Amino acid sequence: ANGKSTTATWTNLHRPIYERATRHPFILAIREGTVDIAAFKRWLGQDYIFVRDFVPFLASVLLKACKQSDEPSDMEVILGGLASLSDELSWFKSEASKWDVHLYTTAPQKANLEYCRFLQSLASPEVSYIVAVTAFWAIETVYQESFALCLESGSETPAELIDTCRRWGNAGFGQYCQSIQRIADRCLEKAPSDEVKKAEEVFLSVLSYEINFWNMSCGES
Ligand code: HMH
Repeated sequence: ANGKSTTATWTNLHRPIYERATRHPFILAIREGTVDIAAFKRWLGQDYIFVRDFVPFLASVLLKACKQSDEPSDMEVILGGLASLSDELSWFKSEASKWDVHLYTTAPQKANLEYCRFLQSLASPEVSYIVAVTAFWAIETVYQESFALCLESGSETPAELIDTCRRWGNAGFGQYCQSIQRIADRCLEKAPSDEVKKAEEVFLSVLSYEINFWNMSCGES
């Protein structure tokens, strides 16, 4: 009604929590070159576990797109994202060996377990495509915005962390996030108000899980 997309309206409406997720002290420390390397290694080991659990979640979004979407290109965007996770898991393994992080003996911490449990709940067939694709958009966008910040001119990101920041902060990943955002907005535009409400709640939940995930990496939980 105000000419703004639903997702853009939400990010404005919930600006404080959105910024706590996308400009977290952990990210700001990377950007300022003051990050604690032990915290970075903790994040790396935990995020590998998260991405492994993100695979079945994204597969569930793909399945919902095939069954519930009226737009054939949705499936292609989601399939592209799913396919790139294969390369991402390989990247985690090589990055982990570089930093001497032992992925197979890393136990998931509480905030990670809670986030992964949330992903599992969203993978249920009872959760609509609209709600699931909104979560997908929010999850990817938090990483995109966060790591893009570490690549901006004037940032003092340590050279050995640039590759990590580029993985999610690069322009191509930004375009991918925009494609997901367009899908979410198109679906939300046509959705009944109770589904829109549920999607907004899931958006806020994702932000809070992301904040807890960063906090865990900093060693605060
Ligand atoms: C915790 N959120 C977390 N990890 C990720 N790798 C992403 C989002 C982006 O895929």
